[in-house]
Amino acid sequence: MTLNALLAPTEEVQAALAAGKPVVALESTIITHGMPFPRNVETARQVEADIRAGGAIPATIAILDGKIRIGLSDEDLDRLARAENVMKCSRADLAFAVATGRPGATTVAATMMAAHAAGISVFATGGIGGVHQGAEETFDISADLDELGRTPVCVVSAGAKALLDIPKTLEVLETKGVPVIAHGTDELPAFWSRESGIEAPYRLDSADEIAAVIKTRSVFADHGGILIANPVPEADQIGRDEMTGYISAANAKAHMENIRGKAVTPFVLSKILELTDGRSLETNIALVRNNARLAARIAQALAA
Ligand code: PSU
Ligand code: MN
Repeated sequence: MTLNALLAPTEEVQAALAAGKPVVALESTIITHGMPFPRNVETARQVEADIRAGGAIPATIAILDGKIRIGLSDEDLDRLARAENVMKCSRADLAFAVATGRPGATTVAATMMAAHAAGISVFATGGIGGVHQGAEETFDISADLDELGRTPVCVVSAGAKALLDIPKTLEVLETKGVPVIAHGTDELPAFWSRESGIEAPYRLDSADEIAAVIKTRSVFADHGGILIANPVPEADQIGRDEMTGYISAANAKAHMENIRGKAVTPFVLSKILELTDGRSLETNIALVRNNARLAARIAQALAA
């Protein structure tokens, strides 16, 4: 068995990659575990359209019928968004989902693995997983950080959610050798909010400059990933002070209900959705679209 035999790219994605055209990978956990139906599938389609409008080919990644699908048809996207038994697949779960034939949605970590295997080097998402608050007790640190340290894919995110411990997340990324570059801001954006109060390690203001860093870094052996932190547009953000209240309430609830492991992020996200009366979802959609547009520009700059 070879890795190639497990990959099932669509004809469109395969042709684009063969021709050296810009391709942007997209994750699927955000569809199955991050947003409620039917906004999840509407958003997934909208984000693909944004990438096309930006001159790149979208490749949404998921596990279906024992294959790692690189690019999904409309019907497959719909099937994934409606299914209720979809596995949340990180690095630890990818082979399990493939071997057992269960449907699986890929996290940032697993999407990076699949994108790299398929030859895609730019990936747009919402927020990455990181070091959770209280990790000194729970040891809850997302496999996304490890993957960023080892797999050479540029991940365009809106930073780390403030429900994580952002300073600890930055420390781990530094240890793992991951450059963290804020786009057009000096501060590390915090997902729903443009501000975190924490200075970003680096700032770049254009896709061309980001592509130059990616190209230069690719010369080194075992260079790993790059994290771009792109702030949500001003008009769509929920301010940092307001978010802080919702986040502590949601985290406290997760603690009280003894939520553990892979269930933590989806649980806290759904609590925040309730607490903000659905506003957090609108912000989430806006920031993913914003990241997709930037990722398309970076992919174009890399292809040029
Ligand atoms: N952030 C969101 N929605 C999501 C996720 C993050 O706003 O659905 C998902 C991503 O797929 C990310 C994963 O990779 O959660 C991290 O989960 P964990 O902390 O269990 O590694
Ligand atoms: Mn975790």
